[in-house]
Formats: sequence, C-alpha cells, structure tokens
Amino acid sequence: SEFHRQQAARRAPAYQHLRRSLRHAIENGELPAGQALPGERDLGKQLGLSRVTVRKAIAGLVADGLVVQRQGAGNFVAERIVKSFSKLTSFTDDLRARGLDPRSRFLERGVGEVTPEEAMALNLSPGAQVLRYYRVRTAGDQALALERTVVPQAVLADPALIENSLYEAFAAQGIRPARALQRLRAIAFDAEQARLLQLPEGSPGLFIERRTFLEDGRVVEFTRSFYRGDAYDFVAELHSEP
Ligand code: 16G
Repeated sequence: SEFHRQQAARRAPAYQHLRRSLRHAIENGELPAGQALPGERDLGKQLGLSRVTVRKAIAGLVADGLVVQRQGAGNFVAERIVKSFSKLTSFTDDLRARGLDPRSRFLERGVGEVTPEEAMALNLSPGAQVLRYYRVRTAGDQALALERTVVPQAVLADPALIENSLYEAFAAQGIRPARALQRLRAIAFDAEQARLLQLPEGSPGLFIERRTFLEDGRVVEFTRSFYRGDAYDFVAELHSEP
C-alpha cells in the first residue's frame, strides 16, 4: 500500500536512493548489458554506504529484472530483456526503458466481423466489427515477438490509427487502459512462426494472452503474443496475503 511504501522510504532512504541511481545508469546505457557491477563491499566503500544498504539496493534491481546474480561471480547488468508480468506496459514502453528501438512490421491489418472466440474475449455481440493486426515486433531489425491483436472498432475507428504502437494510439485517442488479465504458456514455434522470427522450427517461446479493460469494464484489446523464449524473462513482485 501507499502507506507502507512511504514508511519504507522513510526507514531506508539510502538503499532506495542507490537503487534509483543504479537503475538510471542501466537505463541510460552508462552501465551496459552484461557489465559486471563492482563487488558489494567495494561499492559500499566507494559510496560510503554499509554493505547491507548496497545489498538491499541490488536485491531491488534483481527484483526489477535489471541485474542478475551469478553464483560465485557477482552481479551483472541483465542481458536478456526482462519484462514485468504484472505491469500494464506496452512492448514499446518496455523496449524504450532499455534504450532499444521498438518497431512493428505489419503482416496483416484490417477490419472484419468478430469471430465467436473474439466475441467472447472482447464481450462483443455477434456481427460487431473489429480491427485485426498481426505484427512482427522488433528492436531495430531484430525480431523479438509476434503479436496478434483484436480491437473493437467501437474503440478505434480506423486501423490506420496504429502506426507503430497500439498503446500510443490508445493514448492519442484519450483511451486509458485500467487493468488487464494475462495468461502465459510455454510453446514451441511452428515452421511459419520460426521463419518470421528467424529461429529454428520448434524453438521455445512464451505465449501470452492479454485482455485489457477500461475503468468501466469495456474490453479494448485481445492480444495473443508469442515472445522468443531465448530473449525474455518475465518477472513479478509477489506480496503475502494480508
Ligand atoms: C505488449 C503486450 C500486448 C500489447 C502490446 C502493445 C505483453 C505480454 N503483451 O506486447 O498485449 O498489445 O504490448 O504494444 O506484454 P505497443 O503499444 O508497442 O503496440
């Protein structure tokens, strides 16, 4: 809760501060992917902080997916793309936060009548019109995921409104997603998917389905994403039940 967050910030400003400045250094590329962090003792000495403080800050960065700890070898800036499983962010947001260049290559873009499966997922009546997108999501030229998105036409009138980012198109139209339901499952890429991602057929992938809602309960997105298993870690912070 906000109260607990404030209490924690009051008790431990030093580690929060260090966590923030290390996060900043990683996000702006000062500390590049794969780079080893100085040892906890050295870092503490350098900054005049206790080892406990340094350890807590680093534990926070590990929880954020920005740092990985290797047994016996120390702490390193994460090389895989680490994505929160519990934040309502977009592909574009996640890559930008890593200093990467998110893009969409459209394989399909069109309008049509909702299928029974889509109608269930989007709470639409039979006969409703939907926009459909099938995109290869890339960082620069490197393919990272395939994404099939269905949006009610009542939400976005014209498929051309999405140039690169769905969530930017939402924001531009004043549409504010409030929450989403997500499901994750392991898959093996079939021949066609593997070709699009330039991977061997049968390579492992993460299938993630997301339904995104507005505050009033309307569904604005039904997306099935296929992320490369060799490129992504999904992380979530868990809290004990009250
Ligand atoms: C993420 C979402 C996807 C959403 C997309 C929008 C996951 C697993 N999926 O890939 O549901 O449609 O972002 O990204 O995070 P965009 O705004 O860059 O088009």
